[in-house]
Amino acid sequence: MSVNDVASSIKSMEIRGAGLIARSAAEALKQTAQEFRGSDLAVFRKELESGKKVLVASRPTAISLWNAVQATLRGAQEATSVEELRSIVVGNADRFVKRSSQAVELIGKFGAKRLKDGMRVMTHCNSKAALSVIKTAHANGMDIEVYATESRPWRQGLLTVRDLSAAGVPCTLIIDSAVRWAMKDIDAVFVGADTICSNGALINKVGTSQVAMAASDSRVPFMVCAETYKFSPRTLSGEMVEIEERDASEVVDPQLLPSGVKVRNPVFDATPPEYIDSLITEVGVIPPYAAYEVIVREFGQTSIFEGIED
Ligand code: RI2
Repeated sequence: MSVNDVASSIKSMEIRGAGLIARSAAEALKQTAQEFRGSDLAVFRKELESGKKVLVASRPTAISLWNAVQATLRGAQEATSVEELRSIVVGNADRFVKRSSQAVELIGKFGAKRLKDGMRVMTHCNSKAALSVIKTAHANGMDIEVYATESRPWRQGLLTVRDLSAAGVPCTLIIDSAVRWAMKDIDAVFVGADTICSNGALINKVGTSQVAMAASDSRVPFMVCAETYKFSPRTLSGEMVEIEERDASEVVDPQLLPSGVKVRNPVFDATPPEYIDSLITEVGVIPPYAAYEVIVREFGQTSIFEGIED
């Protein structure tokens, strides 16, 4: 798919989930590189840079998108020919996509060790990384049951129960406001991540912080499944994460509302690190307070200056 098609599919949420968004962005830049027919290196660079801008503008919250385009264009400035630049971008994109898929698999393996036979797990929204944990535990022969939240307004919980049911995992769907009611019967919560901040806070689907608070209240471990490209070097330079707000019509048909009534539709919220037991990453299971170290290790100190002018 072209950059414009990927960007519009990300905007409309046909492509969704922070990991898939990242992989699709890398693939789109790869396609731009493969399809470039000119011989002018500066023109080629400009096309890739404008593709990067279009992709990054498609959704504002998940840092995975930013990290994916940065990783795909890494080293592009040093290329001395069109052919060299093409091969750098194609190689980077392939490595990113491969590493991303392997990360989801590793998170599944690490996270499954936190589950025991007979456990009932809650998850929120639809996270490939969180489902990888549950499906790995199930495939290892553990008897795991899942309570999935509906996740209004897009109802990604339906995707979750479809995916888990197809894998043979028994599921129960609950509405978002039933989380606290259900928590008394839950042994562990596993959610995904759109962004992990340098202080260990989690930005994830709206409602995640309420699930975390309910879990904390009931002493239920709250685990976050996050590939390292979901950690934000931009938060290390003091940037705040922009919480996307989408159109009110996703929540309610405006014709049903009395005139003058406003609707807000925030898509994500922030869960403070004190509510998080562990971050399950492909480089290990770590406390949220280790987020700073992961960012420095994965992206380097200099990365905090990248993109500041954007
Ligand atoms: P994976 C999703 O956002 C959810 O918030 C989910 O927890 C997160 O991305 C991570 O998903 P959205 O795109 O990368 O549905 O683990 O708004 O699949």
